[in-house]
Amino acid sequence: MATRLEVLRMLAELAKLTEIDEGSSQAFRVRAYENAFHGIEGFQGELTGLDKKQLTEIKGVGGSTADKILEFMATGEVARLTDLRERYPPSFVELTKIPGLGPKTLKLIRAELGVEDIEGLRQAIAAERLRELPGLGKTSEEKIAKAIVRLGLHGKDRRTPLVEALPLARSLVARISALDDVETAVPCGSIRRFADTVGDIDIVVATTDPGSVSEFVVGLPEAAELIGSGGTKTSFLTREGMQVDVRTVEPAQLGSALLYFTGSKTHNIALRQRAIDRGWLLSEYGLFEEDRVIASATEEDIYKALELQLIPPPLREGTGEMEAADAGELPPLIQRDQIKGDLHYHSDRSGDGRSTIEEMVEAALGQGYEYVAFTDHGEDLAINGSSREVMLEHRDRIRAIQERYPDIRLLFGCELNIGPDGGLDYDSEFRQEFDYCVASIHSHFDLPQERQTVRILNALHDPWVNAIGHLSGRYVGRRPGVDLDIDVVLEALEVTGVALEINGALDRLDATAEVARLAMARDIDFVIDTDSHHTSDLVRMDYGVTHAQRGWVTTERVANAKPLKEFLAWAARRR
Ligand code: DGT
Ligand code: CA
Ligand code: CA
Ligand code: ZN
Repeated sequence: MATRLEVLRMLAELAKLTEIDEGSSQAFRVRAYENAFHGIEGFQGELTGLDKKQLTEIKGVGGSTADKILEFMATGEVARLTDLRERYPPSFVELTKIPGLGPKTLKLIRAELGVEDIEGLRQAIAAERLRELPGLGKTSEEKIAKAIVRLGLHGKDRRTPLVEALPLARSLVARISALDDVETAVPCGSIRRFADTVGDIDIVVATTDPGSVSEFVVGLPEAAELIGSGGTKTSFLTREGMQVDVRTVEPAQLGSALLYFTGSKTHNIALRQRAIDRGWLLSEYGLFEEDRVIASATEEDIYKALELQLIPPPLREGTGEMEAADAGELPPLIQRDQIKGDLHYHSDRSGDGRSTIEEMVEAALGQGYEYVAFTDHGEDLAINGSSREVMLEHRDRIRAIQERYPDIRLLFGCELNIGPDGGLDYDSEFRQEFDYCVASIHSHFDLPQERQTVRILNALHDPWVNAIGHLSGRYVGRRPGVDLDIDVVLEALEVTGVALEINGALDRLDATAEVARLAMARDIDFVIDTDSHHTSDLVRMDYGVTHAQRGWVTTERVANAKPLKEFLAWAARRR
C-alpha cells in the first residue's frame, strides 16, 4: 500500500517527465499533476481506501489523475510513468537542472543534435553547435557551458542537494529502524552535519543481526543497482544515481561508529591525533588503550574521555571546533526550542501562498509560537504581489482574526521585493504601515558584482526594512547565488542594524553557513524563518536552526528567539 509521500513523489515525477515530454511547463497535463500534488499535500484525511469519486473530491484532483493514483495504490506502478521513464532516463532528465535549458530547448537539442546526457551536451557545446539552433545563440551557449561547471554536473564529484537527499535518507532510516533486531538507524556523513549538498547517503545501523539488515537493504525498492554487499557494509545506487552506504555495527559500538561515519574526515583526523597523544587509539569500534575499551557506546563518552566538550555534528568541519571544545568555549548555539516566532510567512494573499491566514495562525500555534509576521509579497512581484488597497484590506483581515487568537501576536508584515537598483515596493510612507518587513531579491540575478552590491546596500538603508531575505537568492544545486561583495554587505548590515535572514527552505538555506559565520564575527543579528507558503512548510524551522548552527550562530544573536516584548522593541529600534 502506497503512503501519501509515495503518491506525492509519483505525482511530482509524472509532472516533471510530462513537462519534458510536452516541452512546456504550462501544458494542461503538467498543471493537472501539479494541482493534484498540492491538493493531496493539503488534504488532511487518509488516502487509502478512497474510490475515484472520493479522490476527485480532493481539491485539484481530476478524473484521469485519480485513475493514476488508484492504479498506483493497487499495483505500485503507473503505466504512463513507466513509459515516460523509458523515454526519458535519469541521465537525460538531469539536463533540466541547467538554467537556460527549458523543456522546449531540451526537446530541440535532443531532436536536432542527438544530445542524450551531460556528456553529449558538453560535446555539442565544444563543437559550437548549440548556437546554431533557433532561439539560442552564442551567449546562451556560453551561459549553459558555465552553468554545467558551476553546478558540478560532471564527473565523479557531482553532488546532490540536501533537499533531495534528506527525505530519502529519512525514509530509508525509518524503514530500517522498524526491523526486528535493529536498535537504531541514523543518517550520518555530510547529511548529519547538514551540509547543503552531499556526495552520498551514509546510514549507520546498530543491530544484533547484520545479515537480515543487509538482506533487507538489498531488497529495497530504491536499490536500483547494487554496488556491493558483504560483512558490515551494503552499498547501492538509486534510479537517480545517488549512492547509499549502509553500515551495521554492534550496539555497544554505536557511539564510535556514529563519530567515525559522521566525519568530517578533517574532524576525525584531529580526534584520532588527540587519542594518539594520550597513548590511545580511536577507530569506528571504539576508543582503546591496548585492548581495553575506554569508551564506545555514545559519542558523549568518547568526547568526554578525550577531555572535550560534546561537539554537535553541524560544527564538525575542522574549522576551529576542536580548539573551542578543548578550551571549553563552544558557542551557546541557537536551539530549535528557543525559537519564539516565525517571521517569513505567506498566506494565500500571496499568489504562491496556499493556506489561509487562519490555517497559518493555527499552524503557528501548533508550534507554540508567541508571534508570527505575515510577510505576503509586495506589489512589485508580478503575479504574486498585492496592490496597496489589497494590502490594507489584508491588514484589516489580520487584525480581525487577531481578535480570535489572543495567545499569539499577529504582525502585519511584507516581503518587499528589491528592484534592480535597490528600490522597494510601495513608497516610504506606505511601508511605514507594516509592523515588520523582510526585503529580498527575486529577479536580476546576473548583475555584475558592483551593481548587485549597491542594490542590496540601497535596500538596507530603508528604515522600514528589518531583515534581508535569502541574501544570495541561490537554489542549492540549481541556481548559483548572486555575485556580492560580501564584506561590504556585512559591513552595511552591521551599520544599519538590519538582520541577516537564515531561510529554512531546504533548497535555499540562504545565507550560506560561511556567510553566517562571517556575520557572527561582526555585530550582526539574525532572524531564522521558514518562508512558509503552506502549513506543511513550518517544519523548515528545524532546518533553518541546524543550518544556523553550521554558521556558529548563538541564541543571543537571533531576534526571533526573543520573547514578544523584547522582539517588538528590537523590530522598532530602526524605525
Ligand atoms: P560526502 O559524502 O562527500 O558529502 O561527505 P561525507 O563526509 O559524508 O564523506 P563520506 O561519505 O566519504 O564518508 C563518511 C564519513 O566517514 C566521513 O565524513 C568520515 C568517515 N570517513 C570516510 N573515509 C574516511 C577516511 O579515509 N578516514 C577517516 N578518518 N574518516 C573517513
Ligand atoms: Ca557521505
Ligand atoms: Ca559514503
Ligand atoms: Zn517569501
